[in-house]
Amino acid sequence: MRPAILALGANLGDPAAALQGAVDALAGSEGIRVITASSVYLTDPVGGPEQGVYSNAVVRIETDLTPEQLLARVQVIELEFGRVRDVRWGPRTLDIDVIDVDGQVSDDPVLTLPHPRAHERGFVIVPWREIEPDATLVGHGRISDLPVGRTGVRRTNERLVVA
Ligand code: A4P
Ligand code: MG
Repeated sequence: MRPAILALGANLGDPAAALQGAVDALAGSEGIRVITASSVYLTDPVGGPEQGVYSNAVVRIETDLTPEQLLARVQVIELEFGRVRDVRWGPRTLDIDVIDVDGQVSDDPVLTLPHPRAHERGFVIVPWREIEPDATLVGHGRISDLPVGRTGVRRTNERLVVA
């Protein structure tokens, strides 16, 4: 099993339900074990058009899938939650980004590892620090040392349930 970090985001429909549904769908996927999930965070949108506040969370999994199979699986889960891809960085019912797979590095645009923008994004790094303060992001060092602040990233009392 390889360890991997996934980032979940949603800002349309019922974001909290989509994030919990994503955790449940991951847990129900063959070859994926969900280890830990962060609290849900309310985060100011970064980039894209004017859009509403996001709910974001980070999940630690272990998987037998290859990184490509994992991406394909999370894209199916996105579709199950009604994701329509139109505007890049635009609003979405569910986005699942593959942040890291066992420290692998790839510059393939279909699956870039680690996720090329993760290290600079509070909505990824702050929830990840909550569940794994000692983690490192390949190429960027310890996540606790990254110059990413909590501005625009608010922790809620809601924690995703790992069944
Ligand atoms: N792709 C390449 N590498 C990866 C990877 N490591 N994980 C490719 C996932 N996908 C990867 O993604 C576009 C293409 O990236 C995919 O076809 C895949 O093959 P997408 O999910 O279709 O489109 P997107 O999400 O609009 O684009 P992108 O570039 O993934 O956007 P980001 O970087 O995910 O940003 N603000 C807040 N507060 N919270 C958010 O969650 N999210 C975004 C989206 C913008 N602003 C946000 C948030
Ligand atoms: Mg994405």
